[in-house]
Formats: sequence, structure tokens, C-alpha cells
Amino acid sequence: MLEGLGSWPVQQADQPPAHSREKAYASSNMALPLNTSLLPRTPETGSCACLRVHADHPPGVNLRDGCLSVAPGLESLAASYRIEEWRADGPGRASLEGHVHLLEHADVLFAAWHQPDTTLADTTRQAYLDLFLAVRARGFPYPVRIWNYFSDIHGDEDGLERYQSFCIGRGLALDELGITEESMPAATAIGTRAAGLFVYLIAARCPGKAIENPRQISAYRYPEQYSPESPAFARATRIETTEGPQLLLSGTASITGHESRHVGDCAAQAREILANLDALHATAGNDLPPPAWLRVYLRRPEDQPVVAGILSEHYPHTPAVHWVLGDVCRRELLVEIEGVHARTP
Ligand code: 3EB
Repeated sequence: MLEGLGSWPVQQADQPPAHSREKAYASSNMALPLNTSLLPRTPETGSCACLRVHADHPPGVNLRDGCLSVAPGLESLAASYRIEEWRADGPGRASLEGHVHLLEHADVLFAAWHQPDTTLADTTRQAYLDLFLAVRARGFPYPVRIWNYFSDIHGDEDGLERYQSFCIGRGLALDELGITEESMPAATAIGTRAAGLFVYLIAARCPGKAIENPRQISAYRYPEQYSPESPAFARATRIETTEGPQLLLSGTASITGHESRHVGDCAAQAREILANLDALHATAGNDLPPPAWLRVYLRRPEDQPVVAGILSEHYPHTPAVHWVLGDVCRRELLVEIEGVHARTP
């Protein structure tokens, strides 16, 4: 078992620190140089050294022009094309290690993985092992945000729903890596129509703060009816950046306690999600700015106008929104929202 992965870095005088640990201590009080925005089109500038998530592109991962580009099979809804960009400082160093595409900055590491899913459980296990070992080897053992996309999320694999197989694979990898569920960051897991499993993440040298939602049971404590292996993610991650605190919001659904609410009513589901997002904001600290952007996953494109109305009623200044098609992991859920609280320029 590999130690020190997911636990808080505790200084131990009797243990000579590994190179990566030394670095982690050196920068432990340093704010992360990280910011994000939702762009209406690809900027003209050649080299960006950032992580870009594209919708409506042929699915895949590449390292071109010093940029880590991920197209995880997202399909934008009408007139909503956006690019999600995450910027760190400096030029960044791109590399491909096995199936892991990496873009390394001084204090932030972007990593992405995409392979066909032979069986989703095995493939997910391999993706998590590959990614977590790669970021750890570079001195960035703490993912602060993870995204997961795969096709046919309600399909069957060996008698289980594919989302459950995904949870099993993730759980196996975390066990092997010695990572506890409580130390996992914010995440998204959404069904798309693109082949293969996509997992990508943002990792840091020091952990972010996992935030749980007082309105919801932690996903890793859900009763077994949802999955034989519980979902391992936090409801949000709070990080301190050079531009102030940020709150990275997990894909958030109409769930309170552990139960789906407002089955069949997308508008009511959206309102419940906003109550969940507000609760996360309140829990994470009132020093946090409002959401800079949100991504709304809809099972049915025709629900867009009603959800858009609810968002603009709720927020005094409606954040930038990327509307996409996506299948939430429970069949009865019609909408899910993720996003980021961050200072906007
Ligand atoms: C939920 O709250 C909705 O398995 O990584 C949202 C975000 C959901 C992440 C995951 C699942 C995951 O249970 C589903």
C-alpha cells in the first residue's frame, strides 16, 4: 500500500522528507496560482499552457500548443457553446506518461486520461491508478477537482448499472492507493454519448478543503441501494488562490439526505439544486465570491428555458452558464449543476 496519498501532510521530524514532500512544505502557505473562466470561443493566442475543456469536438485528449485539451464528449445545447479554461502561472511542461497526459506548472498539475472501457470497473480502476500515481510521482498528491465522463451510464455491466461499476473501479483504486473517501475532492460523473472513459483532474502540492453539504448525507455514506461501493467524492473543494478563495462545486443534483427529490419535475429539481449550492457556499465561508460560472447538465434539452428562468431569478448577477446534454447517474434526476465560485476580472 502506498502511504501519504490523501492524508493531510503532517510534518514528522524523524522522517527525512522525500523531495516532493519538502516542496510541499515549502509552498504549504502559498496560494495556488489558478483561475478559470468560461470562454465564448477559443482565444487567438497560440500557447496558453492551460487546461481547456471543449464541448462539441471529436472526443479525445491532446497536448497541442502547450495546452492540455480535453473533449470528453460534451454536447452543448443550442447557442451555448463555451470553452472551460483553467490557467496556472508560467509556461507549463507538457508530457505523456503511459495514458496520462500531463501539464505541469510550479504549483498546479493538470492531468487527463482517456481509453476505451473494456469493462468500466477495470478501466476506471486503471484510470485512477494511472492518474493518482502519476501526479503523486511529480509531487502533486492532492487532486482538488476531478471530472469523470463515460457512455451509457444506466446500461448494464455484469448485472450492475454502469455507474455502479464505475464506483467499484474507483473504490478499488483508492483502496490500493491508500486514499480515504473523506480526503477525495469535488467531482463530476456524467453519462455522455462518447466512447471510452474520460477522467481528468487538477492536482496541487497541498490539499484543498473538502466541503460537505449539511442538506445531504456525504456521498461516501450513502446507503448501499445506490451502489455496492459508495461514490467517493466531496460536495465541493475550497482552495486558496492568488486571486482569493475559490469553491469548486461538484456536480450537484436534486438530492437531500440521500434521496432524489421532485422526480419528474425539472423546475423543482433545479430549485433544490440551488438550495444545495447555497448551502455549500454558506458552509465554505462567506468570504467566497459568488459563482463565476456554472455548467448545467440536462437530460432533456426542452428543460433549458425553465431552468434558465430559475437561475436568473436566483442570482442577482447570473453567472456565465454552459448548457450541455448529460445523463445524471440516477435515472430519475433530470438536471445537475457544477461550477466554480471565483473572483471574476
Ligand atoms: C450525487 O450527488 C449525484 O460519483 O463522482 C455527482 C457528482 C454525482 C459526482 C461521482 C456523482 C459523482 O450523488 C451524482
